[in-house]
Parts: sequence; structure tokens; C-alpha cells
Amino acid sequence: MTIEPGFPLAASAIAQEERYGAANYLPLPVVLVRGEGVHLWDEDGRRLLDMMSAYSAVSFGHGHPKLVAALIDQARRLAVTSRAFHTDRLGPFLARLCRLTGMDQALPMNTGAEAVETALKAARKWGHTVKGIADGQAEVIVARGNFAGRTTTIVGFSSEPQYRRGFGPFAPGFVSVDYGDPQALEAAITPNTCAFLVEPVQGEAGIVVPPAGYLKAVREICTRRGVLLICDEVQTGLGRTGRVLACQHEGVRPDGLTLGKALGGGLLPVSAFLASAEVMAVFQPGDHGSTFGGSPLAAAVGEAALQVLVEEKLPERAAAMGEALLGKLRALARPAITEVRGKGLLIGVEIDPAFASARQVCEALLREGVLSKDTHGTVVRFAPPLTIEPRHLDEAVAALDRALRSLA
Ligand code: IF1
Repeated sequence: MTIEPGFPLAASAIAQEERYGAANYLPLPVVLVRGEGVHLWDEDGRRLLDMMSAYSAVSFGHGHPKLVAALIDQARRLAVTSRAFHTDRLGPFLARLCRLTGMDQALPMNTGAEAVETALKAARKWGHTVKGIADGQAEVIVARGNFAGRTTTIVGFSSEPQYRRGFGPFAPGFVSVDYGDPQALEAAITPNTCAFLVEPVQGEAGIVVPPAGYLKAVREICTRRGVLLICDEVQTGLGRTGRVLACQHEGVRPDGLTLGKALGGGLLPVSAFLASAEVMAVFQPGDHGSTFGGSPLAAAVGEAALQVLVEEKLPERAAAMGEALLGKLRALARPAITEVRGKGLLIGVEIDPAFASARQVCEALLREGVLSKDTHGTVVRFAPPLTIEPRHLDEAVAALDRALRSLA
């Protein structure tokens, strides 16, 4: 990178991003250069507390020693082979993944969106070959407020205008219902409905926790009506909400499940679609695939991530730390905060728009040494690494208090 004389590194990094990159994000004004555990450092050497862990992809903290070691060791040995051949790493990874989640089989992919696309293909093919829905007529019911990725099929069923604007035409066969309302699901099911795709807690919608019993109710409806229940746990899975899977809070076993983000240990993209044997059986050789999905590198890191999740009791930790953080945030009782909600360490702080935007609060938090992210204009997301310590929670809450005071 050519640095004009006297041109500060940070400005040139940002300037280069702006000159050569698409403007598809509006990052906070900070240039990160190093991460370790719950901390990140910017180009001026300033240490920041990471309270958003890359949207839950960094649940294990930055640079977890065991995960970095697994990555380096495997990279030195064998990283990518394609699925044209077997490897010694994929089987053990899939076995551990299924045992941990209680699902029969797993299909490894890379990003969350790819896992969701895989789930949609499985549900549609199951609908046709098992349920007898005419080919091309299968319907998938989704919840308003969903976020499942950025492909054109997925944004086609998004209820967020910006995610759709200009990107059509979209795939047909999606029906939207209100989130949190089992009767809405019941009413929307037709003989052509093959699946209901739902997040146990809606992340992007602003950390929306559904009414207690919602997942249990939709599980019963799907079972009774012969519709697959597919839980998108890309954000809520792997300990984030205080259980291995968020649907375990209600003892619900879905027919299909998507995982991603933290499955890659915060080091590389690893995702998977998991399902019952009956659903996974729809895939015949050549039906579906991915160049990198299930690579020995991804499998080695994914398996290490699952080991760390269990060994460090991170789901239990997220439950305890999340409870503590919810309490501390609610104790702030500042008029600028209209609501604090969440599950485990997936927490949203709703800001009164008359006071400030969530973006302004995040910029003020950055000035106070804490990294966070706004969602849907009024919600500040607190979703730190699950390895966070109580003292860090106190730091984050104190920083929020200072940030709000600085904006008053
Ligand atoms: C962005 C949100 C979080 C997800 C769920 C699938 C995916 C995601 C429940 C797709 C991805 C990311 C994408 C990122 C912002 C972030 C996000 F605010 F957009 F919704 F985390 F809450 N299912 N969510 O949350 O996974 O393909 O990205 O690996 O696109 O800006 P992916």
C-alpha cells in the first residue's frame, strides 16, 4: 500500500477502503489492528472492549489459543481438498456436531446464508419427494423481522425494505407471518407448505425474544400439520443465549437447524445445515455442494470450537454473564433507555430516539472504549464473547453510562 508522505496510516487505511471498496457498510470511525480475548486494539494502540464479537462470530474471544493452534496445525498439514475425496477430519467434526445438537446428520457449508439456502433446498425437496407437493409449488413460511443472510433468495423473504430494494426479481414460494404468534403460523399453513423457518430469538430485528412457549407451540403445530420446523440458530446457537441451542430453552428439537458464525471459532467461515435423517436423505450425490464446505481446515477448527464450547462451559457462562449484564443494564435506569431485553449474552438496549440514535450511542461508546453495533436505528447490541468476565461487564455498563451522559 503506498503511503503518501505525512498521510497518517489510519486515514490511508480508511481512505483506501473508501476509494477501492464498495460502500455497503458504514463502519464506526476506528481502525482495528489486533485482537486478544475480549479486547481489540486500534491503530493508535488504544485498547477497546469488544461488546459485539463480530455479530457473535467471535464467541470464543479473539485469538483463542486452542483454536489458533488447531487452525495452524491443520493448515500446515492439509487445508482444502474439495469433497471429491474423504479426509480424516470431516467425519469426526460431523459426529461431534450431531452429538452436541442432537440432530441425526449435518451438511457442512461456509457462511450462514449458505446454510440457510441448504435448509431451503432440503425443505423444498422433502416437500416434493416425501410430502408429495407438486414440484416447484412448495411454500416456506417465514417470520416478519427475519434476518437469514444476503443472497437474493433470502432477501426475497426479508421484511426489511432496504435489504430488498433494487435486488429483485425474487424467488416465489415464501409466506410471511408475524413473529411470536403461533396462530398466525397455523392459519398460514396450506397443503403446499413444506417448512417454517424461524429464529428462536430475532437478532437483526433488534434482539426480539418471542413470548414464552412460542417455540414449543410452533413445534406442536408443525408436527401436527406435517410441516418441517427449521430453526435458524446462526446467531443464537453455540451457547449465545445460555444453552447450546436456543431452542433447547423450550425443549424443542427442530427437524432442521442452521449454525454458523462461532462455529468457525472466530477464525474462518464455517457453517452447517443439520437435520433428521429423513430430511437429509433427500440429498443424493451431486444434488448440492460447496468448494470449501467441510474442508479439513474448517472441520479441524469447527471441531476444536465445539470442544472449547463444552470444556469452558460457555453456554452456562453465557447464561450467568447474560443474567448479570441484563441486571446491570436495567439498574442504569436512565430515561434514554426505553428497554433492555435479551437472552443469555444476546442483549439489546433500546434507546429513546428522542434522546439519540443507537448509532450516536455506539459512537459515544467507542469514545468511551467500548465497541458495539446499532441495529434497526434504536437498538444497541451487546453480544460480547462468551468468555467475558464480570469486571468487563462492569466496564461496559460504566462506559454506557458515560456515553449516555456525554450525549445528554
Ligand atoms: C450483515 C444482522 C446479525 C444471521 C442469522 C443467517 C445469517 C445471519 C440469524 C447469515 C447473519 C449477520 C450478517 C451481517 C450482520 C449480521 C446480523 F444484523 F444482519 F442480522 F448478526 F444479527 N442467520 N447475520 O444473523 O449469515 O451469511 O452473514 O454468515 O450481513 O451485515 P452470514
